[in-house]
Amino acid sequence: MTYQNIVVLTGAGISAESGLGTFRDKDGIWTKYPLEDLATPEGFARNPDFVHEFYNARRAQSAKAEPNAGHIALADLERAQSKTGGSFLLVTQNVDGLHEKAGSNPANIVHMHGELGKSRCGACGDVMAWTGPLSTNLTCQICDTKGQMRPHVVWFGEIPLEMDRIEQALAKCDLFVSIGTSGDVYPAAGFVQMARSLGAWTVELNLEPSSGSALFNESHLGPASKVVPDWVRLNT
Ligand code: BV8
Repeated sequence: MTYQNIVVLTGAGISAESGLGTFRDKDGIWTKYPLEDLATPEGFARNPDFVHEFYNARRAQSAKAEPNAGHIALADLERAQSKTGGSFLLVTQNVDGLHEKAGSNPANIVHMHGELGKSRCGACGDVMAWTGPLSTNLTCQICDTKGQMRPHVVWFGEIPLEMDRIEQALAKCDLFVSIGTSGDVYPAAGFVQMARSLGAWTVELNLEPSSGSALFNESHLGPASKVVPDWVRLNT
């Protein structure tokens, strides 16, 4: 079976076997750290050093992490799709750079919740590549404002990135695949409904059923490093 326009959504589950934590599993990040203090603009305003420490540790950890067979299979799927002349868009909620490390084309990746590997100035909005720690002692290299540098990450209450591009791709896709996400965070959790209502075949590849499982035409449960390559082999 070939598809003309494919949209893939990934979440923390695809990076779990690369050693990066998920959020809502039994020992997930939000079970250990207070979401309100770490993933909201209000939390950052209250205690920026605490938030910088949290994201600096995750930036260092994800820089050392390696992609697994799940990430690599998606890069294979993208290459197979480009041979048929079809379109491919990889929308990730993940802020790690593992899809790029696996060989996915950055031009076809949307980091809708931002990227640990970039900084943003809270004063002028400038975004730049950033591999080291961030802190309140830094001055923006563009507008010279001190103390306003933040992770280029979308927090709760903030608008995810490139939503127009995502919605345009969902409107024309004939295949939507959701991988490693609990389906608890919007607007990402609503993408399956949008794709399905516009006629796409919808597939879920996840360790366990997500909150939106009933909305998928097809579901394969298991670890991403197994179910993703298996599914890609069967469908390319
Ligand atoms: C917005 C920062 C407005 C980056 C994150 C009620 C209804 C609708 C919306 C809302 C509502 N109440 C509040 C909202 C808005 C809110 C929201 O959805 N809240 C939830 C909690 C109800 N959303 C927002 O605020 C968003 N902004 O709505 O703006 C707007 C929107 C559109 C247009 C205009 C205006 C902003 C949300 C972004 C928040 N940022 N993090 C970071 O620190 O990483 S959230 C965080 O959750 C991460 O980004 C993460 O990617 C995301 C989703 O989590 P998952 O990736 O799914 O991870 P999770 O642990 O939950 O699940 C892991 C899954 O993997 C599990 O299913 C597990 O079974 C599976 N798994 C585990 N191991 C494996 C595996 N699968 C395969 N293999 C394995 N080995």
